[in-house]
Amino acid sequence: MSILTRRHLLRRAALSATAATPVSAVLGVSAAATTATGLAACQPGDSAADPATATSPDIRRSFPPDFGWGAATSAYQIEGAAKEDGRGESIWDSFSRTPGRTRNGDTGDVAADHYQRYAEDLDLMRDLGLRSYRFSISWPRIQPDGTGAANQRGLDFYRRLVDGLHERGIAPMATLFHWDLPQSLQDTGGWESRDVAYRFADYAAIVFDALGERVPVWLTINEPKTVVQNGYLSGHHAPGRQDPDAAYLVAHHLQLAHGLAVGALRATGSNSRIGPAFNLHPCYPADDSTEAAEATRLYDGYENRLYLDSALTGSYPEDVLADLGPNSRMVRGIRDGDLEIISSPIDLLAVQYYTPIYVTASGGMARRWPTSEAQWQQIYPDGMYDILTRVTRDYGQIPLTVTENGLPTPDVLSAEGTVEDHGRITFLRDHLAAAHQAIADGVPLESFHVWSLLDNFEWAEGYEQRWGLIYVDYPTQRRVFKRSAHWYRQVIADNAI
Ligand code: IFM
Repeated sequence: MSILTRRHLLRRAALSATAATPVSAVLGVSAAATTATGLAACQPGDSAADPATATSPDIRRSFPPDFGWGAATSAYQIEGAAKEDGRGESIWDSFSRTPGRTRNGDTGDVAADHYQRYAEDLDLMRDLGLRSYRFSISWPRIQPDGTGAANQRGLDFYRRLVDGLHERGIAPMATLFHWDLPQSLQDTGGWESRDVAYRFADYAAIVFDALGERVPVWLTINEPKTVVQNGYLSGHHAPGRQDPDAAYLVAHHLQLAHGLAVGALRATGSNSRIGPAFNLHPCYPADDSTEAAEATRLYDGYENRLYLDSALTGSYPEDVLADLGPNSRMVRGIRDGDLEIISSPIDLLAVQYYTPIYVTASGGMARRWPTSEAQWQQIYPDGMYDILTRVTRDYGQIPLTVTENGLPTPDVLSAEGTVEDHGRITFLRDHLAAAHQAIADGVPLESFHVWSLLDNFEWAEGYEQRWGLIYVDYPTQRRVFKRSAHWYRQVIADNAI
């Protein structure tokens, strides 16, 4: 890996909790009507982005009749019950319990107590009018040590959850891995070990067998890039490593695990659909220089094409492989047949969009838009349009689902019991307008999931950032619909913004 790229990635990862070419320019269409109203203003000297125009609340945008309005969560972030019903330890249990790793020493031991309160949460989803709920399955609940026989009590929890969704007319969408690797597997090498990809396929087969077609959509690995960048470059996520050479071997094994899980589902003869969940970041040059354009291209390789190309075209991008070098652990770790497995045909692609990345000529990152409370997140709704249309342009008409989009806001529960998160409403409206425009321009987007249903454990940030539509008062575990939840319920009822 070039020194420049390494510097890019380390800087990016240091900013990031969890980053492409403006496709509207390439397509010759405009991302107009998609903006950051009231939240974003072009900075002086910004030459990278089109001037944004306000999303008018007066324009009604209707979505396709069967559009999948949803919200998303993940197991470690909401479930709590860290030791209930035979659950094993995950790398996030051990990481968060290590002093200094998370804000205020917060852990997911209790979180939003969803494991105990799932029935109440299901009722809230029904009240919200959700058509789709994306959650993740905790591997250490199913296989406490990451291998061997299934823990029936863990499977039973997810069966109850899935049944409860069906009873309320909500389609389950289950992610198999949202970062909570069993600690026992980390002890034998974690994702640096190729064997873990095969253990993941075994685990996936257990879950497919137990839940089968009750889950119509399966997602394999959530944001492999975040594991790579935050877990193995910056180290501010579990397992807390800072080793670029290991990081990209991990990327390959995560991709391999994805492909093996797709094969495991097909082996069951299931009609359920399956795909990966990638956090994609449109990367834009921060100025007009050739250097910035070149740096942006490589950055796009690491942020987007590494995952998209391997899963959808069966090859890793040449520029990234060249940059990593022939002696890198990743390049040496690719075996004959791996890319055929990784590119096993998928049924849909889950896209998670939060922020654009602006790359400078000197290989740094520039800020062009106001950030949310998450400093890594620049608020740029046009990026949603750009990334969705770019995926369709470059990879064809594969069905897309947005499985995460949202922001943290400074939410306060008032004495009257309300939470006035108007910034979230503006953000979601603008990003939905961008998604709507992408659909109008031919993107086969079938659903949209707000991150997140509930306030939750935001990894290294603990409980300080609130990302939910529903406020969680942690001392009492009381749930309160925020203003944005009331707004989203109306959006779903209208099937329009
Ligand atoms: O909370 C995370 C989630 O687990 C993965 N995607 C980004 C979210 C906000 O940082």
